[in-house]
Amino acid sequence: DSFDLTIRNGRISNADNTFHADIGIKNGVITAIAKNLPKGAKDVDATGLWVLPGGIDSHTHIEQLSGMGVMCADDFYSGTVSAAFGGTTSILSFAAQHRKDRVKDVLEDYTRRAQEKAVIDYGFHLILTNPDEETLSRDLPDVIRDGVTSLKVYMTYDALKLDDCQLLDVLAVAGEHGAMVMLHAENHDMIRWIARRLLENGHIAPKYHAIAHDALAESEATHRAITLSRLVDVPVLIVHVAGSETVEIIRQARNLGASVYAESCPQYLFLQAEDIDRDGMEGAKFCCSPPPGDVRSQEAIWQGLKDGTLAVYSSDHAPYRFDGSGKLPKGEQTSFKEMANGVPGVELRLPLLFSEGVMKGRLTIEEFVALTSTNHAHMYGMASRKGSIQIGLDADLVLWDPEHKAQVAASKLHDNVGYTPYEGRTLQGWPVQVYSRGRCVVKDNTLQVERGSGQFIARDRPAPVVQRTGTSPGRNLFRRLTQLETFKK
Ligand code: DUC
Ligand code: ZN
Ligand code: ZN
Ligand code: ZN
Repeated sequence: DSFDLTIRNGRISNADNTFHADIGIKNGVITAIAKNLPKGAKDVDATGLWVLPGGIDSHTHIEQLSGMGVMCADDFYSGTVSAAFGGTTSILSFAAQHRKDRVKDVLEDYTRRAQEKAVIDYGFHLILTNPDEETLSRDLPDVIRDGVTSLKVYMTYDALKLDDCQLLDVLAVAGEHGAMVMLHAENHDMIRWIARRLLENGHIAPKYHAIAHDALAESEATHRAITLSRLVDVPVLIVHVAGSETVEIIRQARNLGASVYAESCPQYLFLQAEDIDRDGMEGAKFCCSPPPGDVRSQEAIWQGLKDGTLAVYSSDHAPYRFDGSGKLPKGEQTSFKEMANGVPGVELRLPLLFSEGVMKGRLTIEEFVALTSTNHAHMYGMASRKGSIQIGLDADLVLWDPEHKAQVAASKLHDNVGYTPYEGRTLQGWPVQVYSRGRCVVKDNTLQVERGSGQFIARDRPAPVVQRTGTSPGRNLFRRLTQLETFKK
């Protein structure tokens, strides 16, 4: 009973505790956690390093055609390599339906492309833009059964948006078959109305994007989405939360007992609205939807992550090159309405939060693990395999060096974007060794695996039991019961 790999003397953290022990791995799975384990075929000394569950990034756009028809800069190779270098061992990305497509064809297409390129494990959320009768009654239930147990729907963008009646249809099917519904919540008509007035007056520069996407568009749509979800009693997850008022609306709904979950992203902690206000087209590098808010919003996001109002922290990696083919399809003439929406972040997601959250005392290491890995596993139905350092789970592990300081530079990243909105920042704490199912993926700043070695994660029903340090056991139990009832009937 020897091990293929032993990682010894590390400081291990899960979402609920921290301890020193060795980890024994056999056939890609953790088979022992104890002190003084016997030598493995490979034996890694993690003295001085922190051993954490591999990051799960449940919001990435990889090799995806946007609603506006622009192809992402990262394919499943560069996207997953970049993720791995940043300490992420599983990604969920989007299989995007365009209105004429059948959803099964869409998933087949994305699965085939990911299979031959991904270096870490992956799964898909379906982006659903055409919930017609056949899709709702037949295709969607089949897709959910095949392990794609989450979908994303939009309240804005002409090519993507569903009306409230369609949202209710989707929620009802998701509730019946046990899928998590992710919602892009922004009020379409508010944005359209403001944008039209801006464009009529010749205001096309990137900075007007942030004006058109007013924070009230986010908070109004979030309240409406939550209300729709309560009407049919089906959980909902609000993605990429940006504004302080939105955080407060989600908090209030949760206090009422609503099964509402939410996500935020690095851009809402580390960027601000005014970052987009730059000369020429430079501001486009900071364009994402919803746009980052002010300092108060940043504080509200930190607080929401700390108190559990926001359960998952994902990158929303939306990689577009800053040239004619990507961000700016019409070059200098591109109006803010035509710029590709989204910023890259899959590689820096964890280093940013580790440095600015854990190292600066805003989050405990256990909270970091919950927000970057464990909660994603529960929220998206993969906790039986991922998200925790535990006997029987996949050996997805990251060894962090908490002393290692480095300056962010796009030239050192592994994506195919060519810029980062976080250029020049100094961060403390880096992932120095990355293991996926016991395979060493990154070591000595070098990729150690072949393209195509990642695996599809067929996911179970989401069971969003969110473990939070600092939450009283009573409240936690109450949440657990209501959630189980909602999902298991
Ligand atoms: N929504 C996302 O999830 N990502 C990028 C842009 C957007 O609108
Ligand atoms: Zn979105
Ligand atoms: Zn996104
Ligand atoms: Zn170092």
